[in-house]
Amino acid sequence: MQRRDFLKTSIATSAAIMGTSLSAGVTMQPITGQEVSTMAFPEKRPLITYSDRPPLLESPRSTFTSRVTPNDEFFVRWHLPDIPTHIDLDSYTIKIDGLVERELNITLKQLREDFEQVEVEAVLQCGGNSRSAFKPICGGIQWGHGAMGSAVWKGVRLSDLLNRAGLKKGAHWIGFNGKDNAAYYETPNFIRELEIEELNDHVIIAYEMNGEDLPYLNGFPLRLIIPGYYSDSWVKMLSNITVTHDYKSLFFMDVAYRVPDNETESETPQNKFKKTKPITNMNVKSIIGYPETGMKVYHNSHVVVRGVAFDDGHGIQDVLISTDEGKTWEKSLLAQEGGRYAYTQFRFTYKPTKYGKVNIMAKAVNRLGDEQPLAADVLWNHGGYKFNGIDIVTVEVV
Ligand SMILES: Nc1nc2c(c(=O)[nH]1)N[C@H]1C(S)=C(S)[C@@H](COP(=O)(O)O)O[C@H]1N2
Ligand SMILES: [Mo]
Repeated sequence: MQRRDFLKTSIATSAAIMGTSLSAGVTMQPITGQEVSTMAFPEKRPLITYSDRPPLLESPRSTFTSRVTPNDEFFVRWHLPDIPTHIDLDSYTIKIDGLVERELNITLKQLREDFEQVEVEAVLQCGGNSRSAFKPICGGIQWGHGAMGSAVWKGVRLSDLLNRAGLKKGAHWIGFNGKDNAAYYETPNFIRELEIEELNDHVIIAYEMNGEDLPYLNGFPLRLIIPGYYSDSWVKMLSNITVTHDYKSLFFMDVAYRVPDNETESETPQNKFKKTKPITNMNVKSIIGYPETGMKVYHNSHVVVRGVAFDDGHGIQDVLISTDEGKTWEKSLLAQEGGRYAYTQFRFTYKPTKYGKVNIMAKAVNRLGDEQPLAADVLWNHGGYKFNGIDIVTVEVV
């Protein structure tokens, strides 16, 4: 029987994930915020680690110099600590039930053999990415900018699976559930629901990421890919798809990953807006990958500023760079080979002509004309979601 056993990959880590005690001689310290862990998680390089149970790992800024994020540097976010470490590849199925003509239990083999195989390159970004940039501080993990990455995802179209099952009249909501469980019985499962109208042909159930099996921590063996959407609905270790007429009230959909319905005014810590909606589409954003804050660059040299930009699939029109505190902006050169949901790469050659500290700023504009606001102008919200302020790195010219 074929079986993937992630406990063998890294004993210390899997023990941490499982919450089991470690073998003699190994002591593990709890890890908090902004440190690069010296403990590598299975299939991962050491990453910025906020928690080891569940694993919360952030990618370094240097990943924003390439169009596709390497699997071993891709960030990780789980809500529940009990993530199965043994996956039986022969018996693993994805079950489709509810308002369907035929209930299906599709094996991994059937998924690869009985359906058209498709690929999409798309950015995966947590709605709480860059949360630490909000002032005043918001509740939640204080992510820097590295709760995002981009990859080539391969799998089958969700619509092909649903057509095979046959939707019944009245089918309206589709619920997605993964194999992770809460450690505490009262914690709800991490289930996301989407309306049928939200699901286009670009939505896939992926088993491959950048030409390899999905890494365990990124949802092995299957995950949902919803290009253009924040990743809270990209359910990992996907095992159940349930079609219903009515929306079921679910904690993670009702409380987390929502923003005020009003997108013209900021909330304040004292004033919480009553009407909220799920975060869904990503806003326009760019992040500089090189240089990084604290680096020294030579006077009169050619510094090639590089980074990535994206939105929800409308496409990036320009990435503008300023080295004079936003007084003037110049267009960078764009490379857009990855398609509309992928990272657009930008590069800009900057010649520092005065000494001392310089802020390098990047501002993306999409094809609708939406542009990144200054950090102080991003709508503040209680959850700390959707931060897309103009990115700034500070270098020293020597
Ligand atoms: N099963 C499951 N899927 C999940 C989650 C989870 O906790 N459990 N978290 C979601 C959230 S909020 C994010 S940001 C992404 C993170 O994906 P990654 O770990 O591959 O980077 O997974 C999503 N899918
Ligand atoms: Mo997230």
